[in-house]
Amino acid sequence: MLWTRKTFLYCMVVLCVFLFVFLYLKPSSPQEIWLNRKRFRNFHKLNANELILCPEMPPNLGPIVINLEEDISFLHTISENPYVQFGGRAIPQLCKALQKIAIIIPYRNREPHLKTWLHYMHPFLQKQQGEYGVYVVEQIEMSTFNRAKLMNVGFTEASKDYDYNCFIFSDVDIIPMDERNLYRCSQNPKHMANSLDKHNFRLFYETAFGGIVAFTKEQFLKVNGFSNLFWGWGGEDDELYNRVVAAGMKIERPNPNISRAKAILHQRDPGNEKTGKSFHLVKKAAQLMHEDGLNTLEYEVVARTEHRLFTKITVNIGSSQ
Ligand code: UD2
Ligand code: MN
Repeated sequence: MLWTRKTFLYCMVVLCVFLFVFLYLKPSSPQEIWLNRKRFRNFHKLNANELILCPEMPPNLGPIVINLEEDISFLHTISENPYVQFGGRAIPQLCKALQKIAIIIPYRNREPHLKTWLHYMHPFLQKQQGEYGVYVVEQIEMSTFNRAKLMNVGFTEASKDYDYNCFIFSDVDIIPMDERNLYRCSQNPKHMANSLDKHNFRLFYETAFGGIVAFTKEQFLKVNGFSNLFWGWGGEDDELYNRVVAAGMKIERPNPNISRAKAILHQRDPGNEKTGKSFHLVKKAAQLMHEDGLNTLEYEVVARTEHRLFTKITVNIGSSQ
């Protein structure tokens, strides 16, 4: 009897050791480590401020392969990004992010491009240990497209949501090819689309400032945002460049070997025709900067949707008349 009890106890101890080693100490995947970190933080009621700062250059970043032929569904991207929360928001779990980044995308009727952008960008931004939210600012049908005004709406609406301190204004059709191209703000406004495949990875022209630009909140306020007056294709990016210069700031660009990016080729969209009115506005930027921009912005939010991969703000921005 005694012997059997001893054996039983012995077996139990061995079983417990076995379970401890194989269940508790088993190696974890990076995702499990993230999840455990979150549980640990919740359990100990630690807030994010008590974590150490993320490194300037996060580990294991490098070139990525982009296949623009693939048709990727929203569901597929959702399933691959379990740590992205409703509204397209994510935070690094292992450290405190260096910046709070809002990504603003002007949008109308480009769903295939948006799917591609989200598929590549969510893993990219999480690997860069960004704390970020993705805002898709959709102009309602009817009027001529106004990319710049949508950017201003994105900045204003995102700022109401959270204390973002860095704003990255990005076209929906540009996908970076290297994770070392950090989606972050710098000392000066940063032009990030300086090495596109469609321009043979060269700066298109000396003062180019289209595609993707990054501004801290202060930098964007200093130039009073974009002008709201650019209806139709073109000019708004050059006017913003002139505002930055007129406000006494320099323009930064990343190393073109690292900021290589793919631009999805497409036809000009209906409702975004070039008007030819923008040229004289571009030249007046230094004056326009004070008279028109964030300080004169008027719009009406028609709908706001917290999609799993982004926050969509559908907006009526009026028309050129
Ligand atoms: C160039 C610039 C772009 C902008 C534009 C003139 C680069 C790399 N790109 O791009 O930043 O200055 O010229 O306005 O320098 N969009 C929609 N639906 C539409 C129309 C536009 O979603 O119907 C959005 C979308 O995010 C698109 C962006 O606006 O990527 C720019 O429009 P585009 O792609 O037609 O302009 P593109 O490629 O000539
Ligand atoms: Mn484009």
